[in-house]
Amino acid sequence: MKRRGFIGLVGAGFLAGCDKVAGTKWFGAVAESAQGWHRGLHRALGVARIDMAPEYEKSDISPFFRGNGTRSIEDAAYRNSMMRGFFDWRLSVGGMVEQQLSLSLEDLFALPQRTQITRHDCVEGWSAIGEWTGPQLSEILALAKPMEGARFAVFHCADNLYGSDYYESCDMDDAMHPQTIVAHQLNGEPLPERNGAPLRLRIERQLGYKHAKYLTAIELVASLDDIGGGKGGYWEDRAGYQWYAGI
Ligand SMILES: Nc1nc2c(c(=O)[nH]1)N[C@H]1C(S)=C(S)[C@@H](COP(=O)(O)O)O[C@H]1N2
Ligand SMILES: [Mo]
Repeated sequence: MKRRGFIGLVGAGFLAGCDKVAGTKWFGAVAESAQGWHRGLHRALGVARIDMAPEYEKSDISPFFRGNGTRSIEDAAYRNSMMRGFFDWRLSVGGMVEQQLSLSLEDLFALPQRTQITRHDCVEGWSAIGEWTGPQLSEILALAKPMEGARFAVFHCADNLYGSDYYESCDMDDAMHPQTIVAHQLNGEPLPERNGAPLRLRIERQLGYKHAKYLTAIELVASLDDIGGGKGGYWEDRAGYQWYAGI
């Protein structure tokens, strides 16, 4: 069932984060716009995006799920919030929604929860299997009521990596996918700091860099042009990574 997409990556060689892309299974040099060919290719090959990512057994869970990119946030507001169990953390949901939301962790715990054991694939060439728990993004968006014309969900993060705020985005198809969750637990425990405490996105049909950690806000937009560098994500802006990072 597992399919591997074509991922075009360019110009990533100078980076220390997610950078070991040369000379491996990754190939091609295609810097694409967010609405690019990759999705079209999937469609052309008859790869329906309603596919579920593979799920695994408890016995498959990796003994250690490493942290990658930002692993710790020095910012005082973040550290204070962590010391208090993130009781004051809020996930805001805004942009093209009829109902703006400001959700506490308690609010998120009160929603129906999904637990899924999935494999995380990083372009650096490592994978790990973990069990993630949290509400489906579709549940959160049902409360916020997306406006007609909303085409993308943008995920804002608390960390700043090499001088830019980390962010990511996906289309509404992935936003509404059953395996797209706002996770607050890894392997039955609150998320470790290195893995994005207190909240991180799991978007299981795509590569690791799409799984935004330290989530602070979700914004629905009609276009990605005015967000960050305009390419839909931190690594997309910085290193030309594919916006649609299908696995
Ligand atoms: N906010 C934020 N999200 C992020 C990153 C980051 O540096 N900051 N790194 C990304 C990359 S490249 C990967 S592979 C995964 C790593 O998740 P992990 O730290 O739980 O292993 O998070 C992704 N999400
Ligand atoms: Mo990654």
